[in-house]
Amino acid sequence: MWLPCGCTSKYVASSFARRILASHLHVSGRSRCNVAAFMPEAAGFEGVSGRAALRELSVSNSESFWAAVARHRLSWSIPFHTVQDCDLSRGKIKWFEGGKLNVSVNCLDRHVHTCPERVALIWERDERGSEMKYTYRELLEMTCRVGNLLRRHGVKRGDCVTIYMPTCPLAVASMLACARIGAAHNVVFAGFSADALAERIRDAQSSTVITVNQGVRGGKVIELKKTVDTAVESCPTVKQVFVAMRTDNPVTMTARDIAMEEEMLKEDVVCEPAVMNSEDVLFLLYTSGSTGKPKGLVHTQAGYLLYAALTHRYVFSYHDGDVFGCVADIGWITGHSYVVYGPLANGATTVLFESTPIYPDPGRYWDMVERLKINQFYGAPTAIRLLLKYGDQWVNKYDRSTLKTLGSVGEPINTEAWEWYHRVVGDGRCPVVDTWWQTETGGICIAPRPSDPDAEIVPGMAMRPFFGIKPVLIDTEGELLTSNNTSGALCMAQPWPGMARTIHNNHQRFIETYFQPYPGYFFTGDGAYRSEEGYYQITGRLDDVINVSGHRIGTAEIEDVVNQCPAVAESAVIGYTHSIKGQGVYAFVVLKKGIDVKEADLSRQLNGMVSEKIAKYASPDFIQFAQRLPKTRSGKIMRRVLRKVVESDLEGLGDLSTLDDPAEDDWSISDSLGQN
Ligand code: 6R9
Repeated sequence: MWLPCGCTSKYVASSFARRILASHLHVSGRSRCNVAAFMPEAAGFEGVSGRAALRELSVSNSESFWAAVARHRLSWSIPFHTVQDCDLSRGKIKWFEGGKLNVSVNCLDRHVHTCPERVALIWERDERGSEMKYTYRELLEMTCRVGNLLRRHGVKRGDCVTIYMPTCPLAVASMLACARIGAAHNVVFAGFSADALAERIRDAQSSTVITVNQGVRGGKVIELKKTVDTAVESCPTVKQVFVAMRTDNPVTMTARDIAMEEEMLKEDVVCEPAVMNSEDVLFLLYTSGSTGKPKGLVHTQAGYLLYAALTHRYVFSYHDGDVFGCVADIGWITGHSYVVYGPLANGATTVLFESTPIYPDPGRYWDMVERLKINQFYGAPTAIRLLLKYGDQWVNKYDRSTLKTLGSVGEPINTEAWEWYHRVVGDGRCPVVDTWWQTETGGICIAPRPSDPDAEIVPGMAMRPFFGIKPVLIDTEGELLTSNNTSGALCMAQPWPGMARTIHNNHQRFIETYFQPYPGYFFTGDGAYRSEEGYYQITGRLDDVINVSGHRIGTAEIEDVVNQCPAVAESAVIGYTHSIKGQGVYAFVVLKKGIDVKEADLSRQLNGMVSEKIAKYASPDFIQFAQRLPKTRSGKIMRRVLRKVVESDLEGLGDLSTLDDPAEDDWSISDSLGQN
């Protein structure tokens, strides 16, 4: 694995980078009105008093708001001429057109210019106590070497590079290197199976894959290169695979494989950044929908980066010099926005967490908080619920006095977990921000902060929309619900810069999924309740997507795999409430006539198939064999009935906590943490 050598200072800003830096330095330093102290970006809005008023303005005068923020927070080589050109009824979203910039320059060069020796990454490796630090200068050099390497091997602007790596510095450098040379990246979570990886490589039409020889997680070695070998067999587009070394164990290299570190050494540490248009593609990220194959959501350059940076700064009250600890895997959107892009755009020190919350023991997170002096900790409810069960002593052993804000993401956080997080982890003194957002939204949309520092926070509620976000609730008739104390489908009435632009190769599906259900609005797929006070609480998905340990998975995707078993006639998968994972997977299976197999054997086989074709976390917790499935007259499976059956029978399901034996779990609970 690429190590910081601490000795090369050959970095010289390229001419393009220098121009960008000049434009950045030019715009800073104006401050006149009373919100300016809180948000210097808003200094131009005179007479706006307080954060609530600023929020109002960000919605009522969203163009001026986003223009001011974009000029201030990003470094442009050419300024934009049009703030936005959006039409939600047609799924058309464009921000900052005319503007040119480079995302890697924004995340690296400008910080190298002002504080080259500031630590950019702390890699909290799986092996406890072996963390490694990389300065902004070192990360820029590493990124430039990867950028040059990719260019030398023919990767061009507009190509898409698939990254199948654990959370590590070289993965971050690879993402930024793509951004530097104008290629899009497609990070595939390293817990996905070969089939799932292959599907994503094919859909993205990648000719280049970057991976590691082996991953290490929770003390176990994971054969990632072997998975890539299997995957690319069915991917004719793949011409080359770069293989980095996470462990010392050699792996079989084929003609298309390239030893990454060895080749990087031959490259220069200066790499001319591509001058990108605001709306050029930055990355694809696949996520599950209620039907069909996973969709490759497309995020573009300027709007995404701006939104990730702004939410990172204000939702978590991040300040210069803070150490930001988001334990998400880079394979998910949380890793993209709050491990990589948001923190690095803000010049933060960001933690790359490679391990699991219970390795080598349930004190891992808090030991890390003490050792790395983490100021903001951002994780998933499923991990909190798991750790809560191990008891307070694992938390109290460690000094957590550096913590200022605690964040939660990925799924609803129940009151018990929220209170434990707040009282035990945060010693009752750190605000807990329950952040609601999605792969589609690019960044946090609803969260208790920013707001006045002493404004109330209600446990288990995401509460307040972020700047520029206008949530609405709509009933089943399509009517806008204007009063409070009401529930409905959560939609957004206004576009914002961080939202996804399309589904790769399928704009029609993008429109049908997000913009047709409620014309004129972006439909999130979630339901929400708005309290008497106007605060939002997410009530869960309204479609057939379930959320297992914070991982989205379409029930149809699991059914597809189960139905491939020759013994199976049909199946129906539903989610049920699970005490640790949030939701578990429950599969009803109808066998073909005349099949005579032992149910236990078949269950094992089906579980194996789902793990192999999708990922371990998608594997059913329960498989129930049935004579038939309840259906409507038109032949639709009545999932509502099945859910009722499962819920009323939950008592009879036995002790659910036994499912969570951490020793059994590798890619389900552990990745959850993972997810966020
Ligand atoms: C960031 C992320 C998105 C779905 C989303 C919702 C659920 C996320 C939540 C939450 C309740 C929260 N979700 N955060 N539900 N409270 N704070 O998780 O993206 O993987 O795309 O999942 O997760 O159902 O629609 P993604």
